[in-house]
Amino acid sequence: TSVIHRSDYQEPAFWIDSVDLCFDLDPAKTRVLNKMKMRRNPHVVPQALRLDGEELNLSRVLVNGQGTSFKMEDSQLVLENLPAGNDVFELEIFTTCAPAKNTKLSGLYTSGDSFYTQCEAEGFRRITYFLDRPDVMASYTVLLRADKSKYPVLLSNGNLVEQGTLDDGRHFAKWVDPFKKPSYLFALVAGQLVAREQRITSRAGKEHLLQVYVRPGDLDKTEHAMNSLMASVAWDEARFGLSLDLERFMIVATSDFNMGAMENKGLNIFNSKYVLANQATATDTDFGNIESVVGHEYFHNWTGNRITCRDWFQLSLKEGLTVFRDQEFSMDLASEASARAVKRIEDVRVLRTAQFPEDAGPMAHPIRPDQYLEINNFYTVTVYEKGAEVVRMQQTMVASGPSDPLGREGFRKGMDLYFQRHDGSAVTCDDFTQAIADANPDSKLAQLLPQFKRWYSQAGTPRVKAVGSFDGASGTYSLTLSQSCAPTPGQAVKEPFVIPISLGLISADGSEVASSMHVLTQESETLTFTGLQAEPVPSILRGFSAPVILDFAYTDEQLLALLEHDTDPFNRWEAGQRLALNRMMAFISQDALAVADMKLDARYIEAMRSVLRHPKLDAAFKELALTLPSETYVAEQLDVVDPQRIHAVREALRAQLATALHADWEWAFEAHHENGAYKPDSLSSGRRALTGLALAMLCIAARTSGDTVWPGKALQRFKDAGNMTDRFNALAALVTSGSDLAAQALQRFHAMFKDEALVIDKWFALQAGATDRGGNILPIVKQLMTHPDFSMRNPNRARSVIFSYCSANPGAFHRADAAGYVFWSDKVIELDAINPQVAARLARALDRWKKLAEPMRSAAREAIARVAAKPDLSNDTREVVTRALS
Ligand code: BAL
Ligand code: ZN
Repeated sequence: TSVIHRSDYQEPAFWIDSVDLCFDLDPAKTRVLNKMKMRRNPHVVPQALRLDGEELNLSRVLVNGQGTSFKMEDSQLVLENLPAGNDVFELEIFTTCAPAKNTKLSGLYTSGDSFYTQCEAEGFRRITYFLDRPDVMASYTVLLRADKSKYPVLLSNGNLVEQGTLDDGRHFAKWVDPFKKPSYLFALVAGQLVAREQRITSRAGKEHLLQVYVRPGDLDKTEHAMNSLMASVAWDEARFGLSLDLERFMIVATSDFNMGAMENKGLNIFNSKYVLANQATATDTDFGNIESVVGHEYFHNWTGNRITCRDWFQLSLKEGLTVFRDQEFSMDLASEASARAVKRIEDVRVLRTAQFPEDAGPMAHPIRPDQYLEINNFYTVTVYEKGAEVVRMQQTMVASGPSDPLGREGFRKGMDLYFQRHDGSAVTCDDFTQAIADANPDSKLAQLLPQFKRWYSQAGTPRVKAVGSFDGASGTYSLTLSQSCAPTPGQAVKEPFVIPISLGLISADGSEVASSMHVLTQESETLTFTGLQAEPVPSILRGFSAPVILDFAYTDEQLLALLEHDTDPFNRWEAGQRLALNRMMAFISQDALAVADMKLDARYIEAMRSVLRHPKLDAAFKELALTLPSETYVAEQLDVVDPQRIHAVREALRAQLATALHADWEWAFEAHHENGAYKPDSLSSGRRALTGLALAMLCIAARTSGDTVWPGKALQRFKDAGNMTDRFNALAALVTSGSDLAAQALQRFHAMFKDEALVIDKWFALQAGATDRGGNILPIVKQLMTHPDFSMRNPNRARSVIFSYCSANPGAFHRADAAGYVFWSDKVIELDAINPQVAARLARALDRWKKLAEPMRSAAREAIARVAAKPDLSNDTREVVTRALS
């Protein structure tokens, strides 16, 4: 196979009107009879029909009931002698496949004793020969047949129209999906499952059945997913006027899953990590993730399923938009303004620690890529999270003044027009932006649309440099904003972007003297503000109004003023992060400076104390503000990266914050205790997050002082905790601080939760991601992989050990002796033979190798080359390592 280009798009030569599928489910050999009603696409010159297929055994092909000639070319089934003219014909294809041998978890596979499918992006071709592309939308009827005792539950998309028993202990179920859909949204599930059920009545007065299917022992962990689903249904009606369009909506959890979840029409299949939760097994973060992933998949029903992508280059059409929608959903559920701000900070943190590096590395691509070798490699933070930012900017840029300051009403009008124009079809990113702009003809977006669309075509993170100057005589403050964007692979020169910049000016006494939204379109523009008594402090890019890097040479005084007074909570947090980052960068850059000599200044410590003790700020915000910028984020600010030094500096500063604020951490720990019943709401989870940080800091301080009280308290809390958040935070505090008590706590934790796979994943991840002490983590990781609970085939488990080490523990992974890289290359190669999608993700752990300091840089290159030299590599992994080396 070779590289596929967006510019090569052509309509399909045939359409498939309907698909009638019959499955005889058997793990070793499943028989699939596929009857399609097809016709030629009159807009395309007559040609052979080429159907995609992969790892299928073909037994029979009939056209209108008659045998026909066919040939195989590059795994495609080619039919040259089809009826001429535009009449409908019936094509019948009989194949078998082997679900139990399907370790790629794409197509039809078994997990435990059940069957599941995953068809996005190109898994349907592993089930039957098909025009496996999203612009071919067909009506599906599905008949499932299987042994009744082994597979009592038989599910597919749409509505159950018939079921009954067959001979030999078998039974059947027939499902009809009333909506046309592309093949990637097909799903089936068969197995011994139980469901939590809920009947709801929509705003429009229609009745629906909601179901969450899990293995029998997991029913007590489905309440939160069901609540999240009900909230999602209500939110989409209220905010976008979009109702559930099926009688029945099902979620099914499986423990073997490549992605987070999948939005198959009416039958969402989820990684169990994003369904199962109760207070004993799941943390507040898990509860929050479940809420947003349940929302995300549900929201896809309109943004993805009803209107889908014309081709896979348009993936952000549905993913960027649906991430934007799930972000807004979570913010709207967190009703307090401060909780909304916390969610925004968390989302930006993900963008900057994961997407900015992607945009600066060998895999950089626009949110609408121009080419791919393997589409699975483009389910990225760029397409998803940057895509969501690009949708958010469109909302911002249809704001129409005081009556609609955020642009929500304008955006809603745009969405209405988008559905009016395109419901039921497969469209492009251009169609989306056009609808939003056309519904708001007087908006900035409509005026600037062609230039705005560069966000879809240009990769890379724009940098905005801001320079301020104050003229005391005239009371004028000028702010010059200049934009640039570094070259990315295949794009040497970038044209200026449209960058909405939310701005405020803070005066010396802390009051806000100006606020505005400026849309930067030129390479450089100067804004002037008049009537000022003294030089103000600019608060630029409020709420992170565009996905850019902002350079402004803030002084400490200015940052302290923003940290204290800014009315924008995002920039208030950002001021604290900049104070910390400036210090970390200064220490890192002084090559000769020993870690022991890196002393935090009193001013910074006092500022952090004020935040921690602040009477008005809430706990969740404090936790974010007192967490130092991540090692990955710091690495991105440097040209040459020594991950171990970054790690050492960050640890040293954390230890100083722990010690200097000891009394304050004690206060924070005691003052934010949650009593009463566990609730995963934003306020109480914020309190738990802050007590968790306080406990970690107190254990870190104890390591320096020799104190045994706080580690003892942490162990006690670990034992007594009434919920997983507190229990896990206490365990993590012991492990992170290297306490002697960690080993016994880890052992006890495993014994307590040995039957809870998702908790055991946490147990593995905590150890593989722990602070490196003298190179001890790699041996621990290797040891963990010999544990009886470890499995390479289960993606969650492989991720919990290998990814937690290679991708999430830079201080331990980047070893001068290269042993981390050798381990990485072994695991990429091993995983590639089992599950290429998982392997290709792991392959990306060395994306930024070119920035590494020697000897790491050369060693990393060698490890990548070693993977690339493997002859039978999957396209997935080959694309990643080839790009990394280019
Ligand atoms: N469409 C793949 C999984 C998701 O983004 O929901
Ligand atoms: Zn999605």
